[in-house]
Amino acid sequence: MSHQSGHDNEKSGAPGEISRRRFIQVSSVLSAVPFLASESIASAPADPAHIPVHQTDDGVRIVPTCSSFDCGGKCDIRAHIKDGKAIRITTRPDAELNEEMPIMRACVRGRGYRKFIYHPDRLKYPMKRVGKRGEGRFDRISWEEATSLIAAEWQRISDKYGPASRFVSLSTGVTGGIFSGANMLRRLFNLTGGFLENYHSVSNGNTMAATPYTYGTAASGSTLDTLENTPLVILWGHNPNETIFGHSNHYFQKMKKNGTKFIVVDPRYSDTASSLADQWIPLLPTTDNAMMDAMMYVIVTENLHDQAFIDKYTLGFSEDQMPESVADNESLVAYLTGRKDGMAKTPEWAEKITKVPADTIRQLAREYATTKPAVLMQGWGPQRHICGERSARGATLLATITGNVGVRGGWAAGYGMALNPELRKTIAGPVLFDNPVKAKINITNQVQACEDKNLVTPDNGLKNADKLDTEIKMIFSMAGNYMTNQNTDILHAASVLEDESKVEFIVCSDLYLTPSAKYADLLLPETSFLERWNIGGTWSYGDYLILSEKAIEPEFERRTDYDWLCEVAEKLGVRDAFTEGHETDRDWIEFLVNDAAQKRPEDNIPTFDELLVKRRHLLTHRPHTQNVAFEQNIQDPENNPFPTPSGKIEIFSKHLYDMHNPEIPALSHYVPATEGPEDSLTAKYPLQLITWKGRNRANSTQFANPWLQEVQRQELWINPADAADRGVSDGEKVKVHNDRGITMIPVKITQRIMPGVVALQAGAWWQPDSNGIDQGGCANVLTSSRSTALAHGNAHQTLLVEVEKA
Ligand SMILES: Nc1nc2c(c(=O)[nH]1)N[C@H]1C(S)=C(S)[C@@H](COP(=O)(O)OP(=O)(O)OC[C@H]3O[C@@H](n4cnc5c(=O)[nH]c(N)nc54)[C@H](O)[C@@H]3O)O[C@H]1N2
Ligand SMILES: Nc1nc2c(c(=O)[nH]1)N[C@H]1C(S)=C(S)[C@@H](COP(=O)(O)OP(=O)(O)OC[C@H]3O[C@@H](n4cnc5c(=O)[nH]c(N)nc54)[C@H](O)[C@@H]3O)O[C@H]1N2
Ligand SMILES: [Mo]
Repeated sequence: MSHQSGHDNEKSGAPGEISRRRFIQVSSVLSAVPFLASESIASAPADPAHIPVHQTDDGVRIVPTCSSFDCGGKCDIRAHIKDGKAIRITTRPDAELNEEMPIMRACVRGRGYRKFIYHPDRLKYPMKRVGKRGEGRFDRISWEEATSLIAAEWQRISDKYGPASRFVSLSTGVTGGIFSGANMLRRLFNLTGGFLENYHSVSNGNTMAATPYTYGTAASGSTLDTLENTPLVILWGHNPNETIFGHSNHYFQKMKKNGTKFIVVDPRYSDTASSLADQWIPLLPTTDNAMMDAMMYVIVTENLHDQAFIDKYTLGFSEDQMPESVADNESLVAYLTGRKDGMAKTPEWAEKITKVPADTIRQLAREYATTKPAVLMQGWGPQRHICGERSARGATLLATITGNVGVRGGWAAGYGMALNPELRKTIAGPVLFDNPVKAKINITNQVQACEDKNLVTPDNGLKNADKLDTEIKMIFSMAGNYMTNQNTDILHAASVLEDESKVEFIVCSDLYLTPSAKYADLLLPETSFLERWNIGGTWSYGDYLILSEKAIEPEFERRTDYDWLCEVAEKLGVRDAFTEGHETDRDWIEFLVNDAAQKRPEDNIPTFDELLVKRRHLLTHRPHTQNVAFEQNIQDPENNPFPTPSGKIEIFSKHLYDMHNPEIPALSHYVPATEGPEDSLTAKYPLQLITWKGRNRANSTQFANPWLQEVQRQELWINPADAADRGVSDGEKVKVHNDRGITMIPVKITQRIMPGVVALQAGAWWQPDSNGIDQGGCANVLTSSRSTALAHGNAHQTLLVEVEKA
């Protein structure tokens, strides 16, 4: 039996397999606090976690809760409920900051939830497709008709093609909790024969696959409170001001006030650069490794590396530190100095590739190597590139040769989440049962598996099988917009979905008629997080869980996914096994919390009734803080070898060497990327396009929220020089295109993007006009489905385009 919760599509097949959001952890801080039996008025509670429900004199009930979106934070949401309606959303006052549990104040997204929940466009009734697939024409039907149709198609398709024809499309709209419709669907699938699973995290799967080649595990992050006294932080393609990443902003702001210097390396002058950075270093996308190589060249040739650290803990630095049966001149030093290929990796060499001035590189290298300790922390934007595995691992080499691994205040780079299983106890989600279908596809092959089963092979990531026995014939998208919008190369994806002879039945559960929902045969209106129960947990930098309460009743005919799944289970004859007596989402949450509380009394997990009063709980075991990744491996290497083949930090990976794949070299170094700045395709499409996760939505969630559309408009960032070359002026609509697609969008001419690069915020809805041309600035009509060398992962960020006057 498998216990799973949270981000289940977001799994990695990497060595040291982990997922950042699969577990909610619970622990032991608040033991002896007497719990109140009823709701009470807030008054500076003795228990720092206790934020009670507040009832005002004029009949407003203020419910502390959280959303289950996937934006990286579980912020303090206070829903003001009057007469069954959410009339206002507020958040924690500054004065209530609790250093033990620094729950964040809600940002614009959180404050804007009412417009998301009460928008007139929100789906109200179950609907059945009437037009062609993708046209977006639907008729209202009854729930009885909807669940009967699902049960009938479920049976028919399973009988005809087998359970491996059933698929759950990637969905992150409900991931921040222990309970989701997608997971309950998986449970029902498994009870009735199973389904075709997928693996690989589109968020961070490339770094998850690559980081273990250096350290033996991807869990390379420390808790952020260990950085309190760090003098220098380089944020490399990391934009937590917008992407949140647990408690990052809380700690970074504190560090900034204490004098920590921040440097941001990003082709874009991000909001993090503008709010935090002392220096911004723009570089061309996909050239990160060239800059890293040149930094290492400076460090080694100027003798700034930590030789003692390298001698004791690492493999592959110099020729005398190589594993057996490797040719000469394969070490890091041989590569950097050009002994291998005749090219010294000087800052001048890197300047031509990256467009970063050689002196800037030289200065950054010296500063990083001579400041002790120092942090080089990577976001996941750079690894969502075709070369993402190389850049993820490249930074681990820099951290290693400067001795920043396993030391307090340093940072090991790579994946970078704080995960110490020893410290963690969990409230797991409902049991999903074993999946009888063993074959698993990489998420990058979702479309191919619908198109033609022979397109999916072990070479491109098929696991546990030599071939697929059937195409995907039935898709459920449960809180996802990935069937089209968020996937790569969506015009191709759409053409496959349009063909009703391929996938025969598509169900979509959402709150809105999204571009993916248009491809549904059956469209189901779900409740929102304010209309159901859950337990929210942070990404792994955070340490608390929050009760997400059903604060308002669903309106119209909206239902939780669990509710209609129970009805489908009934029609399939497995209702009792499916529910195990838990009739509602609340029953499940109550059961899971109480079960965990009872099984681990030593962890002081609150009971459900206690949580109803207390609302939040600090998660991990004490000491939940001050956890330095690899500290034991460094302090006592004899007893704690690194979990790599050699037991050392592997600068050089023999495993990668033996793969003989130039895309994923044994040393992680620069290799020009396909559709990068050195590709001959630049003659036709000279601009690199990148996307970023902006502050006014979580991926495409809340795209239609009018308040949030005011926060930041969808526009193409372009440098004044590139705009001038093309004769376009600010605000003018342009045509952005390549061989895969076209999008029309106004430009924002700005120095915030470097020359040669244009940027679009990710997650805009695809809005094809009558000619099929996108009028919405959806980057994924342009992105490529090409996959990475090691993880077979997604590369949403690597593409070339041209921009023209419309
Ligand atoms: N507000 C908000 N927050 C979110 C989300 C959201 O949609 N909105 N999404 C959430 C999700 S699902 C995830 S997975 C995370 C993702 O978090 P990330 O993947 O870290 O976020 P991105 O914005 O994709 O990328 C971070 C930065 O990388 C830069 N970048 C792009 N290409 C390169 C490159 O080649 N080199 C370098 N050095 N930098 C580059 C981008 O300009 C961007 O500023 O964020 C989460 N948080
Ligand atoms: N170009 C480009 N594309 C990208 C990325 C990128 O960096 N660049 N990033 C990728 C990444 S990291 C990710 S994680 C994916 C995310 O891609 P998706 O998982 O598709 O995430 P969303 O686009 O947010 O879609 C979630 C959907 O769930 C719906 N929803 C919200 N709440 C609920 C609910 O309570 N119930 C139901 N039933 N539905 C709900 C929302 O309305 C929304 O339509 O996008 C990927 N796509
Ligand atoms: Mo993501």
